[in-house]
Amino acid sequence: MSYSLIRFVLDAETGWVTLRGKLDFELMRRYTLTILARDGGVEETTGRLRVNVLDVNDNSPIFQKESYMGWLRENEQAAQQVVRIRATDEDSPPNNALIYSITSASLFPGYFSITMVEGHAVISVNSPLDYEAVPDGMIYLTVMAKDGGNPPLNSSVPVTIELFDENDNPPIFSKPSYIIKIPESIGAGATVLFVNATDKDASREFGQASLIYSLEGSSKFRLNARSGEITTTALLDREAKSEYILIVRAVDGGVGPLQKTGIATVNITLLDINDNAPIWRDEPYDVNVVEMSPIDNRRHLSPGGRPGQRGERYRGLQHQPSEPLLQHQQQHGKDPHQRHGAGQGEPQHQGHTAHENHHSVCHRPWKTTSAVLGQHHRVCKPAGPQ
Ligand SMILES: [Ca+2]
Ligand SMILES: [Ca+2]
Ligand SMILES: [Ca+2]
Ligand SMILES: [Ca+2]
Repeated sequence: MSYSLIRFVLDAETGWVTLRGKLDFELMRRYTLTILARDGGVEETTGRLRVNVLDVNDNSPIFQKESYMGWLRENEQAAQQVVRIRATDEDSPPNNALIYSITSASLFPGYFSITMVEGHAVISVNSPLDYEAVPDGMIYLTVMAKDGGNPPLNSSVPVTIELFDENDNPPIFSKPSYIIKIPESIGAGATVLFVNATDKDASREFGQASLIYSLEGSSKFRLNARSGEITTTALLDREAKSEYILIVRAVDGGVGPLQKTGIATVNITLLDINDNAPIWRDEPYDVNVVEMSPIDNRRHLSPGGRPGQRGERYRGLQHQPSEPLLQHQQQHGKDPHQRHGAGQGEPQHQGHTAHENHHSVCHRPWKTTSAVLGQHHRVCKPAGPQ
């Protein structure tokens, strides 16, 4: 037996069998040597030498794969088996009896356990995991297999567990209610406001990147479905409508009943811009004033409301005896300085007969001047839109 001869040598004189090479229990567990003995003459006899090799723990456990991968959804309530692992050890019992353990976990180390199921090591997750607490949704474990030798040998393998996001967070607007004021002169297509919602789900599928905005409440405004920018669609007129209450929604990428929605209101008030020149309404206004009325006699002479009720100011012109009528002065209100300062400089209106030093700006209560019976006073009443 050539193989045996490599390893065993027989001393022809003493009969000692000596081991010459290394034995490996895993390659050859038993050797049978046939030994021939011959005397000085021609007699000879044979005998057998059987050599049993005993195992020593010279093999480390070997995993069947270089790495393992498992996956899991977040928030799973029941324990989940996520990975099956197997290692082998070429030694014989008890040197090949393997014990598995998780030696490290990048996150949630207490959440994982490892048990033997049908000769495999199975990693289970025992508690719900939060995808939003796991960077990139990946958890990295190290699993070690240790044999039963003395001393024991061990090996380790990386295990990656991928967590999948569930849509468990709704979009939430930065404010429950946006309250803004804009001038009514704002142009069509101008930006009014950016609304913004956040969604804590960490995946693109269900999180921030999935949000779609929408708006209802008025066709005068539109909302960019992705950017949250609210713009006007038309010119606005405060005198036609001075306040808009819009509802904005943000929906995430959840499917069907799992989709989640955030809602906020947008309250838009239009600020008045002086875009209406006063105009006379129903002129002339005829008022009878009793002769010899006290100078301070207060009369409300404007029809349809108290003078100055809506912030207009009136100016009375004192009647000169040589003139049949008081003349009215129409105020063009583009410039408040011009409106209020009309009586303080040079006359603003040609042909005006009243003396400037008799002018007075009438604040409430409206002060009339004394007048002559039967003469007509003309008073002004700016008539803006109602
Ligand atoms: Ca061995
Ligand atoms: Ca979560
Ligand atoms: Ca979400
Ligand atoms: Ca989630």
